[in-house]
Amino acid sequence: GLAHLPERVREKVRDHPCYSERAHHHFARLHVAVAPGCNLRCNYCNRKYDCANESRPGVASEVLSPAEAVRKTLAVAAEIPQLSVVGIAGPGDALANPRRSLETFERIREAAPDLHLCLSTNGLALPEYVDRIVELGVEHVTVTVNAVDPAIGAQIHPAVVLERRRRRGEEGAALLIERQLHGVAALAERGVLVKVNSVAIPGINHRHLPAVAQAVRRRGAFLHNVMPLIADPAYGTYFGRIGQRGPTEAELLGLRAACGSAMPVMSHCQQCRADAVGLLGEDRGAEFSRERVAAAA
Ligand code: CLF
Ligand code: SF4
Repeated sequence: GLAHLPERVREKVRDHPCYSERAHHHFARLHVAVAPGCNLRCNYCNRKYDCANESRPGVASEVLSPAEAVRKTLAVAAEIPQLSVVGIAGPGDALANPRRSLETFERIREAAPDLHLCLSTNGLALPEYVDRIVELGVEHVTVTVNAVDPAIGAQIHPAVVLERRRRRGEEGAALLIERQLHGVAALAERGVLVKVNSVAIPGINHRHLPAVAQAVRRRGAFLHNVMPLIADPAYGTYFGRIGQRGPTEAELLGLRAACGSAMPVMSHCQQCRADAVGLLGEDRGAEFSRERVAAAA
């Protein structure tokens, strides 16, 4: 568990429902879906739905403007006293929509200074935004790292878009990995608590994930969330179409144990939607739809 962590870190994770298993019964999170665009291609993604890096593909979130996100945050805070964290987790990539995401954090920081800010990203754009993230007081960042070997990465992420250029295959995957690891290290150095998500894909990156755990731990990540691939063909993802399966429960348990020798592994993740509201495992999103929040304002 997290018991051996320094006091400074324990303090910061105590009321974060994802970072602390104990907290997840007592503290709630809110996702504001302000980030529609993406700069990456993932074979487990269906862009009609939410970013599968952090969420279960299901129903697309309604995209909010930064102003709507602030209104929603205040409405949820008024109704759910356990609210402790506001995160941006898509529905695309938070940092592929930097103006919208950073403005949202800035305005929430002003309007509700007691809430912790949390950012989830694929990491491709991360190195450019480390300073802004620190300045804005974003304490928690999740980076999805599925491989540290470009030959494996390219089987999961066939293309990246960087500086308006599309790069494919191993060239693109190598860039992604370099930027993810650089971003993790830069954030950790500045005191941001970095969690890494990995999607376990049998036959592709499954055996490789302990190496991912070692690599990100060396750069200062302190928590690993090993999530199963959800490859229901009904979601229309590339992996779904080719019949790629997700891990069995036994494989997932074994994998979490193998990764756990590098650093603590989170096993209570609910693979939330990009507009999830409430305690983990409960979704009160429908109570706080854009229409309802606007009507209440
Ligand atoms: Fe959201 Fe993610 Fe922050 Fe949590 S969710 S941005 S770290 S506040 Fe949590 Fe949900 Fe799992 Fe994410 S249970 S999908 S790990
Ligand atoms: Fe889809 Fe998220 Fe991957 Fe972007 S980062 S392609 S939104 S799963």
